Amino acid sequence: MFTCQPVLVDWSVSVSLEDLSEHPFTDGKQWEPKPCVLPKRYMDFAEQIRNFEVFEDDVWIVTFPKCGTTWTQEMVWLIDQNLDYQTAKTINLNDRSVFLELFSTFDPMDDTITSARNLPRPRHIKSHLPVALLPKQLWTVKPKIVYVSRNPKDVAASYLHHYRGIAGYRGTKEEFFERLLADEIEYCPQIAHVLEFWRIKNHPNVLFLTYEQMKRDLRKVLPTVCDFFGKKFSNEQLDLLAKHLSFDEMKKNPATNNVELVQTRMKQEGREGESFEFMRKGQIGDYKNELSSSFIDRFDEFIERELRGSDFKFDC
Ligand code: PPS
Repeated sequence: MFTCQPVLVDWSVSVSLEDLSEHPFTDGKQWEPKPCVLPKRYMDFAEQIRNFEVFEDDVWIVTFPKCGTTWTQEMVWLIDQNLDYQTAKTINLNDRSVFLELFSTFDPMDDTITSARNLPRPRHIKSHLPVALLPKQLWTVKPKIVYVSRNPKDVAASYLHHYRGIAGYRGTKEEFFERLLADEIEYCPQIAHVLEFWRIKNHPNVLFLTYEQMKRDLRKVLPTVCDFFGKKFSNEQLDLLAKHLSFDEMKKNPATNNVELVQTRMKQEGREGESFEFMRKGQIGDYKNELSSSFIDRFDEFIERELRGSDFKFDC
């Protein structure tokens, strides 16, 4: 059974200064990204991922976990594929938009690195990795990158349920939140992840979105995403797309609701019959139902501390 025991990946041994000089945010200055928390197994694939070949027409969807990745994957796939609902309904989103490093963090699993490599072009690839661990060619080839952030308190609530339902975490919710505040959960540090992409938000190949902006008015966000992809659709088409992407529609759509993935995972671990819905609540502010007032205060302090010196603000 999985316990909440993180393993630090000391990536600094595998990233040389020469590599870092290719990054856009070095700006000629020293760049010292923090180590990222990942399972030990990841180390066997780290170099393969960093050397993954990138194509100019790729579309990369990058987020910290539980920030609306799946939602964004479906949105950008449909926009990039000229609203091909037929294919979107028949081929599972996870096969159209592949989670690059999943294979390196879960075992056993399909080799998602190979699946991503072999996708028909334009390839759609999802990743939760921070900048230093992503393929180096992202910064030279410069494909489209869509980044999504979500306020850390709602991420905390969503990630807790994910850890319980998908990873089989059996610890207390308090221990989980303590670990998140200490940046000791998979893919942490959380806020540094966002700030790296906030720093490059104005690069022409980067689109920076937030879960809250999508949730408050997705229909209003769609033209911006279409512009980014050089696509133009009628108002009626965009109305239909917003409906297709609504929480209720995606929850009942077998190609997007991840029911199959969750069931496979539970079966692999002998946890059949447990209840966990990937499409859980899809709300802003659900943290109020999960975090005690003392944890809310501590998350607020954590956010304030980690954002010090940045003009980025979380919504909510
Ligand atoms: S993962 O596992 O990291 O890839 O998860 P991710 O897809 O990033 O985030 C899952 C949360 O996004 C919610 N979600 C949505 N919200 C609103 N509208 C739509 N269409 C939608 N699709 C997914 C999902 O319910 C998870 O949030 P919580 O708060 O747990 O409900």
